[in-house]
Amino acid sequence: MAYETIIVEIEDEVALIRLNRPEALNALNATLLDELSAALTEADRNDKVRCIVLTGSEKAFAAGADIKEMAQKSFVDAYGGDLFGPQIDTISRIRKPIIAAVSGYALGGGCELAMACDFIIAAENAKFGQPEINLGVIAGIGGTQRLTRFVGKSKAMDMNLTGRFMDAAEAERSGLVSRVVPTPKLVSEALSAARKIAEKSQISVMAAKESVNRSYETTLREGLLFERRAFQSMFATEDQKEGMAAFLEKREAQFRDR
Ligand code: CO8
Repeated sequence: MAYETIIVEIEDEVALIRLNRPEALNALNATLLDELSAALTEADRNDKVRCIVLTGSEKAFAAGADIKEMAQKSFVDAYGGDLFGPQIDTISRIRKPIIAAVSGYALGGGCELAMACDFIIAAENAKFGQPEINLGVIAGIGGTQRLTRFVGKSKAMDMNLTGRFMDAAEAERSGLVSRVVPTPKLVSEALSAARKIAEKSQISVMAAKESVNRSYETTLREGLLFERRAFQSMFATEDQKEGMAAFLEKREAQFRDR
């Protein structure tokens, strides 16, 4: 399917989705968010895709929601139309893993979009921020919630109240990103992580993603029970038999997602 604001390529069972509005540093407008939701939903359904990488350009992952598009909106437009709600809900329902590969600016909705993915790999030039406060608004899709869980209250308050940017080294130190790689290697490193994930049993990958995400939604006791039941249910799969047999026979496992 052809899109106007994103580019989708599928290779080696990995879907690479590039945000592509260079004239606006990949600012997230309604078209881009609709197209991104559609592409992610499509990748989630496509049997040839086992992992997804979401990236932008070297200068910007995304510089936030599109300010030109938002500037004249009223309360009724925003609240009545549930501004950004449906698209971000769609993204958080995707069951296949999504890696955000962030180079350059990930600001406002851009930082929040990266945090809505399963983990973030950052280029050395990455800059994260929640500068909405400078526009007379606040973060709207996770900048006060997900960011606080990633980096703790103090840094989340600092970023949301002052609007300052966090560089890649600080983001790694603070637990916002899983690793930092040289800028020119960002996409190849993210694709190689995605291919590693694509080699696993998709059933256990989905269960692992669901289980980690559950830790954000529930108490420790309930989360541990959820994890234990998910772990125990893996013993109903052929992939568990294959994975353990392969280890014992000192060979590569051939998973079949069964
Ligand atoms: N929206 C619209 N256009 C943008 C945006 C944006 N967020 N960011 C940059 N652009 C445009 C600029 O207007 C400019 O266009 P033009 O040449 O036509 O004037 C072009 O991109 C290049 O930008 P700059 O000339 O400003 O580039 P610089 O390298 O000088 O500066 C910065 C880069 C620092 C990233 C700067 O562009 C900037 O501060 N951008 C705005 C960052 C920001 O405030 N982001 C938060 C937006 S609000 C938000 O995200 C709300 C989130 C709520 C939910 C979101 C759901 C998706």
